[in-house]
Amino acid sequence: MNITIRILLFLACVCCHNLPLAAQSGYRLWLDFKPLPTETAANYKQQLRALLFPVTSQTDSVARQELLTAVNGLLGECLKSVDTLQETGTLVIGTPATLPWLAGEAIAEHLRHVGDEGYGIHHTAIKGKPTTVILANTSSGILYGVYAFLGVLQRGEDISQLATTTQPKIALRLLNHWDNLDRTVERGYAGFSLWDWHRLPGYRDPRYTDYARANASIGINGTVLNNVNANALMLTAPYLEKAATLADIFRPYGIKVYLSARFSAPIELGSLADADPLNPEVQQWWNDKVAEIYRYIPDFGGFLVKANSEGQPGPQNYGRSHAEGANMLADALNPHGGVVMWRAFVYEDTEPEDRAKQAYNEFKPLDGQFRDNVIVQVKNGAIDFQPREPFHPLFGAMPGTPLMMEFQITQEYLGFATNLAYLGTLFSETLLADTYADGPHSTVARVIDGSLTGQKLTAMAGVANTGTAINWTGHPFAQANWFAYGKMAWDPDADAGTIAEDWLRRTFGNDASLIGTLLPMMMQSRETVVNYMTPLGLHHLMGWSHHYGPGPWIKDKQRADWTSVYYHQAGKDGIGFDRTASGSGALSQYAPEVQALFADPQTCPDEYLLWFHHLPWDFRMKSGETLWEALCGHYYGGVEEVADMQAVWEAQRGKVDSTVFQEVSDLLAIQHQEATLWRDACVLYFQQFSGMPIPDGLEQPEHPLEYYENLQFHFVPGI
Ligand code: BDP
Repeated sequence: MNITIRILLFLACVCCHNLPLAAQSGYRLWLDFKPLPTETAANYKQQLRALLFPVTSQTDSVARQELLTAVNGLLGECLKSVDTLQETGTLVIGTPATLPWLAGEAIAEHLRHVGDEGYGIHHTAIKGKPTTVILANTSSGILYGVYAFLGVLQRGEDISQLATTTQPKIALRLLNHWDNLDRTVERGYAGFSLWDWHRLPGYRDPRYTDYARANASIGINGTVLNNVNANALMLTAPYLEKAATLADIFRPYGIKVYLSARFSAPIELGSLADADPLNPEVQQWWNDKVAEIYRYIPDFGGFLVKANSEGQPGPQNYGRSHAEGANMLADALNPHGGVVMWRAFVYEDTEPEDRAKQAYNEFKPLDGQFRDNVIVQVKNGAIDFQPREPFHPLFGAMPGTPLMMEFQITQEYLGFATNLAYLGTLFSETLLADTYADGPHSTVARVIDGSLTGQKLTAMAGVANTGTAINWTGHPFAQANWFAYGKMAWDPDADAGTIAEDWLRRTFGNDASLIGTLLPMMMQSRETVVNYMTPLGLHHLMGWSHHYGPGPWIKDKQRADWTSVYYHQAGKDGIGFDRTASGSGALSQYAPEVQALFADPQTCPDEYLLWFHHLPWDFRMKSGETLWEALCGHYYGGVEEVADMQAVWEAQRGKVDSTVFQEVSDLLAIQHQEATLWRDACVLYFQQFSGMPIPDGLEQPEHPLEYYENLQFHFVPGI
């Protein structure tokens, strides 16, 4: 063993005896390795007597440190490091490079199925000795394997049965931070930006490392540091130097840095007359800028671009297409191996056709025109991260262009950081939706993982919900959304319930009754929010600009499609947006099988009814109720469900840490108030059109409609 390895081993063992006191704040996320019950720990100690883990890279060293610290926390004992396989109970961790002898073992066969980032975890006999093996082709794979193994221990699972071989289905698994350089976070509800630009590059906040650990532990391998509404300053030398420091900190955790690029930067920073992508001077400016970025960050991931959308500059300012704009940046990045993630969230700045149609109209004709290192980033739905949307019609419609998913983890439209809404169910609802692009089973997941169209470049982005809040995400349960996003970026077919249970166990421990009651609560929670905000396919009813609270009355703004009345179309004749052939025709952007599913209001699933149809108030639902009764049922039911959540949580008193218990309890009380506000405001507002009574047995809203319309909310976070 060489001297460096010995020193690292020594440091690792010293460190694992110096654990800081257990934080009760939620700061440690799902990586809080509290002691396991004595019997479980004793059992593991029998099977984990020694660690054989040669360290040859920074990433190995991180993995080893994580393992030792966690095992010490869970088992109360530091793993003994050895150089050779022991008789029983060795944990062997390595790659073909660090453990060449492994190549001769049957277990090495699994390496053929784990790619560059995957891993195998197996309990097997090696040279006749019962051994647990974590193997991978690279150090990144080892790091992911170690985190997965720690999850096994946290969940108290039997390690003698371990036989897992996995690799990510999506290559680029990114967070998008909508973080501004002044540290405000657009649509951020968990404090300020994690990036302390003023003190960077000099001060390396330890929190950057904890951020990287958390992401690596769920498979995230990239981060876009700055807001899509980008400030060109991000591309100047001082900020690149700061970003390079973050990249250095994140690198051992397998995380690459990317930046949002402002399309007009050549004008703002380079004093050029325009930013026309076909102007050679502009192209040269970007080539030089990209080369400069790579001098700071040699493994820079690439650019994210919001162009010609909501006032952002873009190629259309010069009569050029999105493809021409994206390709110019792609050509600059290509020699260095970088990619362009070009957002499809665009809509015309003139009076719109149905906004739901616009991204498709704009991008579909460009299919096949993008460079190989461009991937088009499409939001999960065609409007804008609503509590429920049908999947975006672009998925499956551009077989000649790599498409990636953009989810919003931050809860801009799902109750900010006061509402408990587990988004794993929202993510998987979209991912498992069938586009029928190539017959049945053409799910959105198969579009973005490349298996449907053969696209080589695959990626997923999640708009981050992290900030300086001590528990990172504001609401303790919002941590589950960060966690679920990472897991689904690794495997878009993953089961939302399995992920929620995993998170619960790793966060709150393995008490069966606690898991058994909190899991159904989490699984229902997003539907609950839909019920009291935008049931039956309604969408975009929230307060003006800040998007807090109900605002179905919002009208007469500078753009029709920034108002609520545009989306719900409520009048005496009924409610809902007709997107069938008799209306905007947006439904025709989907495959015929999808059209058939939604076209007939008699058979259209209730969840999407008013998304696709404008129906009279007395329309008969499948349940036999009138539409008005069903609408009221959802609004009132949603509030009752929040009360149920409160009762479920109250029953956990004494079973979870008291600080977190109280915080969730208080937040659920706020959620109940907010849900009631949504219910009363929306029911009263729509009642003026339906002219129908609130069904018998349901309590009347406390105030008249004008009261709700006149509520003002000042200094709402996230703008
Ligand atoms: C909207 C947000 C806005 C973002 C925009 C986007 O309200 O703050 O800039 O999405 O995705 O939902 O670009």
